[in-house]
Amino acid sequence: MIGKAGQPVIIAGSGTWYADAAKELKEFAERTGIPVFTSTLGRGTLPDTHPLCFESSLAIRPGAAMFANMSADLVLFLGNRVSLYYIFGDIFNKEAKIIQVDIEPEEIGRNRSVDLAIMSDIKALLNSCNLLLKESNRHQGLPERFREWVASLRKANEDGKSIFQAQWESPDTPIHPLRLAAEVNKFMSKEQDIVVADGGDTQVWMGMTRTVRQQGHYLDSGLYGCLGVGIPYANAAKLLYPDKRVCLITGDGSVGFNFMEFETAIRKQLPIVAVISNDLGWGMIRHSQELKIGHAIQDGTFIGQVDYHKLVEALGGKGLMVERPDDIRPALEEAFASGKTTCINVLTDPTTISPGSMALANLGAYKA
Ligand SMILES: Cc1ncc(C[n+]2csc(CCOP(=O)(O)OP(=O)(O)O)c2C)c(N)n1
Repeated sequence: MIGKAGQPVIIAGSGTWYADAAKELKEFAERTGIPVFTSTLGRGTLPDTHPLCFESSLAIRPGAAMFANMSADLVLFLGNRVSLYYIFGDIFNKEAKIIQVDIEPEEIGRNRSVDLAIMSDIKALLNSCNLLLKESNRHQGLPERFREWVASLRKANEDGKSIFQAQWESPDTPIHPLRLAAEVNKFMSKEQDIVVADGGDTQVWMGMTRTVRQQGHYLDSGLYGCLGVGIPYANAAKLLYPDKRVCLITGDGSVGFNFMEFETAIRKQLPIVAVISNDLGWGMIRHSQELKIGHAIQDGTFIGQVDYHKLVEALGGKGLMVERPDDIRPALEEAFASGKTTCINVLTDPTTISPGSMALANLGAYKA
């Protein structure tokens, strides 16, 4: 099937991470020349910086994902659920051939029929494939064959990113949340840095922006979007890797779920840095209501300006408040230099709506 394909993509999901198949994935991609997208816990199994990796498979990620999903003629799923993230399979071309590899048989064919079902551990399968490719000459000519396709993805990637450039660099006040995400991404640019994302729109903005350089180093609330995981995840990451920098970015609504885990961090002397994108409320819900019923229900979606940073100070940590985009980086520097559990309370623009909220609000219309 790969030999017959013209525009194949690999989508490496959580199964690739759980099978510890990063090395095998890299070899397989390089031998075949097939471009790779990653999703959920699969993010980083091939680093975003690898020339064959086109980052997240989520279509709302600025870059090549939307174009690739819609124009691939062969999709090779390595341990993914064909979920909402792919409009339950509808995002792919109807004619596209699908190969789905999963260790869980009930995942295979969920929401979309497949052309080849392989029930396997991802590492075991990729090992077999790599051996086959090594022993036979089957891979010869494959990278060459897909070169033009990869070049078109590179072009789509550049075009897709250029649309959002102005927002990543926005000088506006209140701060554009995409500028905040870009500042966090730029600051956390060491190979070993760990970023955790929590919140509705906040998580979407960060997911659209984060460069994942290593597997297991970008955590969010996953497919079902269970909010409130941010501080516990950050604490756990810091406990496991005391020498690595850990930065959480979270919505102001979500941070309230497990706020007292700041006390755990302080008690355990975990110098995590929590950046709150404070848009004065439950942004994603507010925006969904605006898009669907024309207005937001204040009582359910408005929180107002809370001094979260002062609460963390009261618990014995460090607190900083940021209102201007140019002050984000100095605040991050000060926070990490302090060696203390720190909360940076950043006032962000309550009116910006993430493509995630847009997509959710329009999902029904798309399906119809
Ligand atoms: C545990 C849990 N409760 C409720 C929701 C529904 N939900 C999705 S987005 C959202 C709003 C999140 O607001 P906030 O954390 O402030 O982030 P923002 O959207 O403003 O960036 C809510 C309540 C959820 N996903 N998980």
